[in-house]
Amino acid sequence: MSLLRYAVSAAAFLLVLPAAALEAPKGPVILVIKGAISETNSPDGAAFDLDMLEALQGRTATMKTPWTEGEPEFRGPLGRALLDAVGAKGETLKVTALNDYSADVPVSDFLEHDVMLATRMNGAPMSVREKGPLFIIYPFDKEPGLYNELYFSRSVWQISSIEVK
Ligand SMILES: Nc1nc2c(c(=O)[nH]1)N[C@H]1C(S)=C(S)[C@@H](COP(=O)(O)O)O[C@H]1N2
Ligand SMILES: [Mo]
Repeated sequence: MSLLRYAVSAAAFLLVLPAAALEAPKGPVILVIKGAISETNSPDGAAFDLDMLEALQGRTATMKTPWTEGEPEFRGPLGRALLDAVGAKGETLKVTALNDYSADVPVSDFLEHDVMLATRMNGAPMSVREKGPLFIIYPFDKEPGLYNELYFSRSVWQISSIEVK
């Protein structure tokens, strides 16, 4: 590598570094987190593709939900791991879906319960028709006390963005 090219890439590296503690997504972006976060990788905030989400600490669990047949297996990153990855500093998550439904989810839910953002049902990514690509799944399997309308209303499917407030 020539000295000039070296200098240019070193300068580019320094320019990019402060905003790029999170790697850039390589595949289609399925989630953008914005608002009170310290880690970003795009002008919109923190953008995630499927691989980035699935690289976070996750959970796999089989359970009944009001929206699915039988007891499917859900898998996805823990909400808590996602908050860590973006350096979230806030109390409320405004979770918005592709259909413009949105719900305010207390950050404390993600800290106190093993809430996941499911990326897969029965091993396969979920299509939009199947309430994908991302679906908030509370741990109904191990905390049956959460199986009620309050937590159902926070079980946003077809999630597209989350604002930390
Ligand atoms: N994307 C999306 N998620 C959503 C909703 C919605 O309209 N869109 N409704 C919420 C509410 S208020 C509840 S009670 C449950 C409703 O599920 P149901 O429509 O199957 O009864 O899903 C929640 N998640
Ligand atoms: Mo609801």
